[in-house]
Amino acid sequence: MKFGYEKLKQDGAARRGTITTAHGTIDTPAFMPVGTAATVKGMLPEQVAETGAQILLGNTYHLMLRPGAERVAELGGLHTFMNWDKPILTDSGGYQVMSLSKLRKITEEGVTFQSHVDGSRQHLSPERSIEIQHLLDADITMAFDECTPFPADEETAAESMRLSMRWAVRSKEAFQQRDGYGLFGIVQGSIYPELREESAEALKEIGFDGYAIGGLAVGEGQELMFQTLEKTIPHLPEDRPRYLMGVGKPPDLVGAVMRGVDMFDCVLPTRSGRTAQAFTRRGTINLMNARHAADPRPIDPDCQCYACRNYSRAYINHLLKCQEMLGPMLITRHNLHYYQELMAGMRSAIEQGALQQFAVNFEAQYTGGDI
Ligand code: PRF
Ligand code: ZN
Repeated sequence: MKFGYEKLKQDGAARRGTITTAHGTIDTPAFMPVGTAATVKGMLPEQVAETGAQILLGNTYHLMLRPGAERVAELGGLHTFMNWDKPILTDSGGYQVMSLSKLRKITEEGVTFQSHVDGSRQHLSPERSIEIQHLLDADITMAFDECTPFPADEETAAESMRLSMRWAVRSKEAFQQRDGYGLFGIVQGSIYPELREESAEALKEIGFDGYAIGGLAVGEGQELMFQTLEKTIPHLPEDRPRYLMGVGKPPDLVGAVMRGVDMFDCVLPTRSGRTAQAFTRRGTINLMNARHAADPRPIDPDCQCYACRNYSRAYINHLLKCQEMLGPMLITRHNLHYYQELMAGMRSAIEQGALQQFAVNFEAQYTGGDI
């Protein structure tokens, strides 16, 4: 089948759609759990699917270092290797090089860096990143880009963005078109509207199957992020999916969907699961807190996830205190369920033309901090 995006319904700027890929269909707006090292930490693939996830994110950077892209290809690709038969999107590696490796050097050609695993000298370029993503058998391949650090003055941001646009041309040239597989470009330009517009226009000219918005959620704060989305999204094609990379907290997801974003990924539900933080309609709770030690209620009495159907806060608090691995596993399972329910709620609200009301209700209930 052909790779493609179909818009089913629009509600304000928000869209309800589907993405068709070689390994299945994704209902959008969608949240992608992060499976960095060919695993969603602490979760079996069927448990991830049970939360409602239809696509995972994998990482070029981690998998090229360990076990190696050629090794994954020999073993049948990432889907077979990790026993996940649904779609996979892979990030292109540049962002992870900058956040995880040492002795980085960026040139026009690409980036050389020292592996955080064994200290070995490594290289990534647009061509090698795309080749690795082919070897992994990613349904959605991301162009190789530089995430401009924040803050950056306008001249620095322009140079960085234009390098990413030249790399986007090379990414497109290196990408082998196959039925069911797609390549996404990544808009950069920091918080500068003119640069975001220039970047979006450059990517449209090259032509991609989807358009990601990179360089956000890097410390600018929600208000600037939303403003930048509002200045960027009108320049993206209506008939292609939009993906906001590395976002975010539940209120970020609601605000970004309202502004026209279709896809998200974030470590928050999984990483928080490992640090005892659970998401609920009313805000986050820290299950390590002694106030849960004798509490017979589930994490969230309104939640129908496996953890909430079967376990008390008291039990999970006990597991955490004993450093038992089931504690983080249960919280992660609840958190991924919460994120997928939030997305499903927004999808059905859009279908009913009621996303605005959904957002009002969400904001009224959700408090930022610990509840
Ligand atoms: N580029 C890539 N991956 C990313 C980002 C980016 O800008 C971000 C920014 N939040 C997260 N992940 N390739
Ligand atoms: Zn739950």
